[in-house]
Amino acid sequence: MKVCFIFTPEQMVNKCFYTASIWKNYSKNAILVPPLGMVYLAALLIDKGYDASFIDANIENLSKEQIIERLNEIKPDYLLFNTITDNLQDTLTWIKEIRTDYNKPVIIGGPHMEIYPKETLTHECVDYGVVGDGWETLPELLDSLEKGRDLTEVKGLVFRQNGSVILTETRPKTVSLEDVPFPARDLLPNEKYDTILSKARPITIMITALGCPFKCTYCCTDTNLRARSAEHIVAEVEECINKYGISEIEFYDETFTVNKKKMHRFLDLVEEKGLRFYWSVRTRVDCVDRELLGRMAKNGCIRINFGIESGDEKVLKAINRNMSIDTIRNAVKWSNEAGVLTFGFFMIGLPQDTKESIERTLSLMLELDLDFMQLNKFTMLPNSEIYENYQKENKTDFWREYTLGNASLDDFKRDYLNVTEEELDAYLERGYKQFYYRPKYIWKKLLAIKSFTEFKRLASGALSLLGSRG
Ligand code: B12
Ligand code: SF4
Repeated sequence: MKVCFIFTPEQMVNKCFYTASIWKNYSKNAILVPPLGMVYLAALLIDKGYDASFIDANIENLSKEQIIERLNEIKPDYLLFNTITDNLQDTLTWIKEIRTDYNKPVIIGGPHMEIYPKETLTHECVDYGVVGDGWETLPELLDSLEKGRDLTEVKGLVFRQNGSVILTETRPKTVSLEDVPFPARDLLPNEKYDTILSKARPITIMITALGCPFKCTYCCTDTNLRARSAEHIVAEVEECINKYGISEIEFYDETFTVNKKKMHRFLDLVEEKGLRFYWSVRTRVDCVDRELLGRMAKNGCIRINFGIESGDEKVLKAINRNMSIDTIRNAVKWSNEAGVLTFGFFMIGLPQDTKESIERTLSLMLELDLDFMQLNKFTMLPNSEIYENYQKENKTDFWREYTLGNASLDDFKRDYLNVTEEELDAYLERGYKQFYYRPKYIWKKLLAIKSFTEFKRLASGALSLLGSRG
């Protein structure tokens, strides 16, 4: 049996998060990274003897015709897609288009399937949905399809039978990333991946844990942390460097430094093995200290992405991010001292936000000596505490209606807020301009440039991040 994973193009950024002008400029080419979940599953299937191929139509900017051409060459029996809530409608459009010329059964998986499995299967273009983890469900599904077995026996599956949608028993999440093969990067055009902030190519991304132990009320990430050991992570780093010639790795876990003891073990191993690669991480300001940051910088860490979110302590507390503004200031200061670039993520338009708290967020953003920032309009995602409370109070479920095809992203409303959408847009545009056009900031960046290539990169990166010039 042949299967082909397809990552569909042009769906990297959700319009709800930005103003139209920022979205227009920001969307393309800012972050071109592989869809790791599917690359992992491809490795697993190959390990189990399946003939699995991969088309990353996003990085290759493939048209529908080009995708069809590839499929006609590969001739897969099943087409496999990934879906994230924001991109569902885009993904469904692609699936329908592809199936008009290459009509094979479709299996879909990804975070969205866990939230609205039955609703997604109301779309006839999807045949099977893997709900939650794919590690056990996908091979079992393929096996059952091959042998004509009863699909109701496969846990974590949604499918249609005799006109009705069947959701089978929930599959417990017991598989760890240590139980499965490393992602099948050999199926990818590794040299093409890039982000506007990468320092050396080829780049890749890596995940060292599933889930996050914190419980921020706006977040939909699984709270059960399934972490890999430092040894296991370093083994994948070595494979990336030695087998794929990777020069830079973006660790995509939400809180890479959550376990400081493990971080020091990871750094010990990087030192012992003399591994030389650039890397960047995402984490919380309360999960770093001066010593750790110093060691990270010494061992190749070039950038740290902090979820700062708000500059108002009351708002931070309300969203269950119990960290003081001083903790934020210290984390950025220590990173700067260590020589690690800092990237801050901020949100405006949280339910607890007022004009005053938004002003505090924008002032903090300018006060901190950050190298880069991203400012989003807060968008409630399903499966988060904030969204569940909103749903209960308002008796509406926007994302369900969106999944059913009864609403589009343009219908998304922030009607819980005492700040209008136009005002939010104005704050957002102002925030980007104030941050990136500061003379002190521009001067600092220009002074740090060491080559023309770096200048070109910075210029295109700045244009991409700024977006809203007009
Ligand atoms: C890496 C990453 C990215 C990468 C790659 C995205 C991708 N499609 O793989 C990039 C930077 C492109 C990205 C972008 C975005 N992301 Co993102 N991203 C992540 C992150 C940090 C890790 C994903 C990952 O690799 N996990 C590890 C693998 C093993 O898990 P997995 O992907 O869930 O896959 C498992 C199952 O879902 C399932 N599965 C997945 N795909 C498939 C496909 C098939 C056929 C089958 C059978 C099964 C299956 O099996 C896998 C193994 O169990 C997650 C957070 C997280 N920790 O999961 C957010 C996350 C997935 N992203 C999210 C969002 C919102 C976005 C953006 C919309 C953000 C934005 N502002 O634009 C865009 C959308 C882009 C897109 N087209 O997908 C949300 C999705 C929420 C939701 N309800 O769907 C998450 C959960 C973060 C969060 N908590 O909010 N993202
Ligand atoms: S926002 Fe970040 S720290 Fe908070 S629960 Fe989600 S992943 Fe964890």
